[in-house]
Amino acid sequence: MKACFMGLGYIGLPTAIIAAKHGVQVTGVDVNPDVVAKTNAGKLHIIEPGLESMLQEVIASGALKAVGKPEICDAYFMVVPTPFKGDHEPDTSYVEAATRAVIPCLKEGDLYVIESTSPVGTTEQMARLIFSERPELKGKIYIAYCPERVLPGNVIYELVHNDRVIGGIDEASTDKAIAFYSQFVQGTLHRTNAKTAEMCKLTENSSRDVQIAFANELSIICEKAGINVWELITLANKHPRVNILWPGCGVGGHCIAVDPYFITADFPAESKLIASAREINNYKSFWCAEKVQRTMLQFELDHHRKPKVAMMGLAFKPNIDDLRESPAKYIITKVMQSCNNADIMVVEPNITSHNVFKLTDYREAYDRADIVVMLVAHDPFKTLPWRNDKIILDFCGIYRKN
Ligand code: SAJ
Repeated sequence: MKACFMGLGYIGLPTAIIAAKHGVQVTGVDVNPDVVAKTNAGKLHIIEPGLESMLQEVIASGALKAVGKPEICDAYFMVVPTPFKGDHEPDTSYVEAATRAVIPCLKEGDLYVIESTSPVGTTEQMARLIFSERPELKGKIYIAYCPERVLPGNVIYELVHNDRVIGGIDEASTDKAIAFYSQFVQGTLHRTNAKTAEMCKLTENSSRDVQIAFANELSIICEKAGINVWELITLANKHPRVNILWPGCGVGGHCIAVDPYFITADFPAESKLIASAREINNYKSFWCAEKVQRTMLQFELDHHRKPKVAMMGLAFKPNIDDLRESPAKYIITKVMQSCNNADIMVVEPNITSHNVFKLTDYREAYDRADIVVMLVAHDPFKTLPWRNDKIILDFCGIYRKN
């Protein structure tokens, strides 16, 4: 079996490697020549623990090779980004370009799968595109949608062990895609149709966004009411059927903060709760920045000098070095822009340097600061004791009691 992965990014590359390790002959295609060269040299261009040695193994054995253009294979996987254009309108042009690139390679009996997060209806739209260019293949190739749901940092395990949802444009396509994924997936492969599979991916991440928005809204209410939101949620979660997530300084990353817009763009009148959740989570970051600014102003009024401020965390979530769509980064930037003379120390223990922010060691920043702003619940921050001589704004629950 020969498979072609279009896109060697955060999902395409690990999936190509795992498939190659399980006996599939894999051609990995990327438009970026640096990615192709690095991959063939056995060097990872993404950060994922444990994956580089696996890459070297499959390159050495010849099971995986990277190239710039697709080649004749038996199965084709679209694993390219779906960014936005304009005001949060999903842009499927990369999926379309990847599809157009494989159309000349397709032959009877082949499998074509989209893994990229996509608006509902994309798979059927790509099927129409394929058959308009190659009408003789109608009913003779298999077309399906199969989203990934892996957690960055735990990709090797989750690619194999997570359940997956697989939706073909017809039953035969679903069967064919299930047969492919069962070569390396040990989780259950759940069958459905293409549209449901597309919506399932968007639903999973929107569900999490809505739940976090609920926690973030509670945190703003609790601040006004003088209630500790961490204690409140812990107590509410003692109810056997309540499981509230935790507030933070907003929602970041490339999935939860992005995918809900794929629903709101296509169903604006119907997706009121999903759209509000996005607004609330974005507003939470703005609210945190305002609170830091107000606290700094009050300090200056009380002490007749500017405060030293420690901004604790830049990453989009705890214990990672990924700054994509990071609410902490947004808050720090906004605060810095509003008070250019202030002494603001930026802390991110998971990276060694940053091209915009000068980084300070977390212990040093904490010791020196008058105001400590806890933005990301990184483990090292939890070792810092609460000190009454400092103003501590704990947006991420470092000091919450369990
Ligand atoms: N967050 C909170 N409160 C919480 C949980 C998270 O504020 O209680 C924040 C985080 O700090 C972060 C954001 O939400 O800023 C997103 O973090 P996350 O851990 O929910 O999600 P990601 O983006 O790292 O990965 C998610 C995963 N989805 C879920 O956990 C439901 C992963 O399984 C998906 O495969 C991935 O998105 C994806 O690619 O869609």
